[in-house]
This record gives sequence, C-alpha cells and structure tokens, in this order.
Amino acid sequence: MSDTTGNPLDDPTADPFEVAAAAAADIARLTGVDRHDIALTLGSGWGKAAELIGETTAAFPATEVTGFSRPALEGHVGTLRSVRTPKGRHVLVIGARTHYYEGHGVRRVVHSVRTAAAAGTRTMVLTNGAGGIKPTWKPGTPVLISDHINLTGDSPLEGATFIDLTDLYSMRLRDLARTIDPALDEGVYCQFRGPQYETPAEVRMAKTIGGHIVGMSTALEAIAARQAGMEILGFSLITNMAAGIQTTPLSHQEVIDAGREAEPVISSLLARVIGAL
Ligand code: 8IG
Repeated sequence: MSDTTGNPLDDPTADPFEVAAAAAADIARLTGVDRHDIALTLGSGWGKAAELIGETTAAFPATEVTGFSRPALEGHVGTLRSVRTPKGRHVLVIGARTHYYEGHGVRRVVHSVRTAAAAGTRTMVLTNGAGGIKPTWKPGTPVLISDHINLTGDSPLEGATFIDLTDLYSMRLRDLARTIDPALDEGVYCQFRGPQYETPAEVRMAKTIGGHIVGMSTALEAIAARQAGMEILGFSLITNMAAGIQTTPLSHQEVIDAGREAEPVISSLLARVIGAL
C-alpha cells in the first residue's frame, strides 16, 4: 500500500506472484478454507450460478483482498465467495473482473487468476458474455471456448517466458461439459481490446482468421491460468450477434437483457458442469 492508488500491483517493482500469495492468504483467512479446488470467474449473464453450485460459506467484497482493484463502475462492487459443492469441493467464485480496457495494466487483469492458483485451485473456469459470429447462435446461446486469438497485442507473461498453449481450453473439460449438455457448440474466442465493440470490418477479419466469438476478457486470463499450470474450461454466453452479423446497432442494454433472460438456464448448466468436475 505504498502508492497513491493503494494497489500494490501498481508498484512496478512488486512481484505479482508475491501479491497473489498475499491475496490467497487473505482469502484463507476470510473463508476459513486453506485450499480451494476450483476457481470460477463469473462474466455477464452467469452470475446466478454461484447460488446453484452449493452452499456459500463466505462472501466478501473483493476490495478486502490484496491487489484487487476498486470497482471500475461506481455501485459495482465485485464479490468473492467460497462455495462448498455437494461433493465437498471448495469453489472460489470470482465475481470481480478487471478488464484490460480499464487501462490498469495486465497484471491487474490476471490478478484474480494468479490469486486463485495461489489459493490452491487446479481448475479455472472462465465465463463471459460475448458477441457471436456464427449466425446460428442467437442471443442467449452458451458456447464452449475451444481456443483463442489474442488481439490485444499484450500478454500477462513477463520476460522470456515461453509457455505452450496447445489444448489451452482443455479438451477433457469440454468433453465433460458435453456430457451435461450434448448440444453445446464451441468456437474460437477473439479478444479485442475494447471497450468499443468491433466495426463490421473487424468482425469480418475475426471470421477470416478463424474466430467465432468476439470478446474483451478471457484470453489474457487463460494465458495466466496456463502459466500457473491450471486446467481451463471456458464458456461464452452469446449475448449479441457481432457487429455486422446483426443488422441493427449493438447496445449495452441489449447485452444486459440477453444476459438476464438466459441467466437461469446457463447458470443451471454451469452449476451441473462444476458439479461434475
Ligand atoms: I457482452 O460484440 C459482449 N462483449 N468485443 N464484442 C466484443 N465484446 C463483447 C461483445 C461484442 N458483446
């Protein structure tokens, strides 16, 4: 807590893994759980899953944990919770995401992932709301992420850290998710910097280079999770058809409404998948 913002990650000489270890110690103290098994980041539309996964044994504002950012939007405090599944697994549910477009740097973006790893989790479930490029995906469709294209030009890795990203979004976990819902489609997630949505030309580019989903969050987090040795499962809720795929302009309200409508169905799906992990 030495700088003006009060976030130790803003000190460039700080070791982000030491900050994550301090955050994990905070979580152990606040939850009474020494080691969590699974981490789950809840994106737009997925919020109701937390109640369905099991019994919440602790819940607190993320700002009580070392290195977590102040909420970007006022009145939008992210919550962290510890949930015990019927099988007795401890799930760290992260309802506080720092987006790359907030401009606080990638260390802050991936701090929750590194904290989850330091808290003992070996499985990282990343969820988001995103735009769909496949015209068959109507708003409200959940899809598995099969791979990603990182168009941010940035990375959470520092220095000559050569990390293999083959099978980044675990085939084993995708297959397991399809045992719960065999109709789950999958696609390649393109992370744009945002916060503006894409132009139709950018969406055509994403399609041409092999993308099916456009978003602003998950790729950088997945890279950090892989660096930490975690197995990753990624879900996108298609809240809107990407710009130019739908003929009408994109609106944030449309995204919120699609998320709200799909929430009960996809949250139940997610809870059943977590239960099977
Ligand atoms: I929700 O259409 C949501 N997030 N980049 N594009 C990008 N991110 C998104 C979109 C979208 N919809």
